[in-house]
Amino acid sequence: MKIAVNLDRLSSELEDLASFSDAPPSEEGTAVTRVVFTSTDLEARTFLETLAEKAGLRIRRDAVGNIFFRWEGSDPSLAPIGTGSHTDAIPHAGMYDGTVGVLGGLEAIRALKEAGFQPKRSIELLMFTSEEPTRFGIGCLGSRLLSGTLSPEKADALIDKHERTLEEVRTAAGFSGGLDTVKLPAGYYHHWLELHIEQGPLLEREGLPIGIVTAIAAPASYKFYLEGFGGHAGALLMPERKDALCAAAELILSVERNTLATGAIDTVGTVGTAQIHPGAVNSVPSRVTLELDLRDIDPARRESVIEAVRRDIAAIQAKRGVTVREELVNADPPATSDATIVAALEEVCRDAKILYKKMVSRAYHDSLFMARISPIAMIFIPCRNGVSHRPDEYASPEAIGTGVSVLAAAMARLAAQ
Ligand code: HGY
Ligand code: MN
Ligand code: MN
Ligand code: MN
Repeated sequence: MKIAVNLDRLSSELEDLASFSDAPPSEEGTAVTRVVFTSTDLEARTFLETLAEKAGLRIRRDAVGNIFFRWEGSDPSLAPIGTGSHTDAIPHAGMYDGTVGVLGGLEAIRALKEAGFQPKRSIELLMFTSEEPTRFGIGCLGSRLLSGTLSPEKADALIDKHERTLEEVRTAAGFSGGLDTVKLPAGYYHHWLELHIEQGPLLEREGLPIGIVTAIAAPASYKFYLEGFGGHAGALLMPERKDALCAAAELILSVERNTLATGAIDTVGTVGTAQIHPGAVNSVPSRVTLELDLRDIDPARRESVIEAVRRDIAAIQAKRGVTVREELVNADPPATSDATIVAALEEVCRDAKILYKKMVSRAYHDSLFMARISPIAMIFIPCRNGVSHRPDEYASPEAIGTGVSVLAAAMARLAAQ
């Protein structure tokens, strides 16, 4: 079967999708900000549904806004093959993170249809709600609920920076119904694949067009609330102060020091946000909130880092007279790809003489949670300089086309079984 990916169609759809954005223009490239349940997110969803309807797919939306696009197979009673990713984007991000897996998945389905392929198993494209942690502070909200990894009650109580709950926001966006209806049964998908840009430099550096992901690193995130004693920057003398921002600075350096101390390249720690109260140049900070993102392919090693940071926090509290409260947001295990899907991807690459390498994903993806309810694997394509979550994020049409053709061929094999 000759699968012809329509690169012009796909490239122009990626451009169109990128236009649904709240980001100001950037000289660095096509900046995209598309936060879950904002009007730009809702417009992007409508755009996607219009394309899927044109492709003859059946559409279902669940109570948290995950959208399912189904191509019925000749035996609808069989568990389907699933593919998909996300279209939400963190502030000032790029236009390829997630979208390549959603529009690329749609293009793979269209290419198979246009090649006259008829799947035995249905093939279902999934657009996940809120893969990014931007609005509600936790990543993969949609896939956590699909996999039963996050309780509906806890999810609905999540609040955004305007103190609005997920329940209020999703209902206002038109997604009502109980979140307890979202969870999918184990084995819902016979096999699950996600196409995604690598978000790292390895494939480009080695001149390889395809990465077959064998494992996804284990992400954890924490919030730290530091409370000191602040006041007038002129009148409050140094010995009287309990400067929460100085304490936070020591905590941040403790994260860096303890992450590096494992000596493992797979251990990464980032304090990505700091909210300072009252945040005035002439006022000694009395409160600071930090968010920590800590990952490793080895969860025990990741735990050893947070334990070491906790020891440093105890010393910072004693030395500075501040209090530090820790809140665990998530601490997830890694996921391992399924050998059958990996083998199918290797066969597809070998048959098409496409060079590939097996590799670990350091970014997390919705597939990390889909692995709880179905066998998974991911396909990576190179992105320029390995850059992501920035306006200069870029994947060439050729790279995207190769990823889509591998996805299409693998799904055809798996859907025929
Ligand atoms: O942060 C991540 O790994 C994902 O891109 N949200
Ligand atoms: Mn991302
Ligand atoms: Mn992503
Ligand atoms: Mn991701």
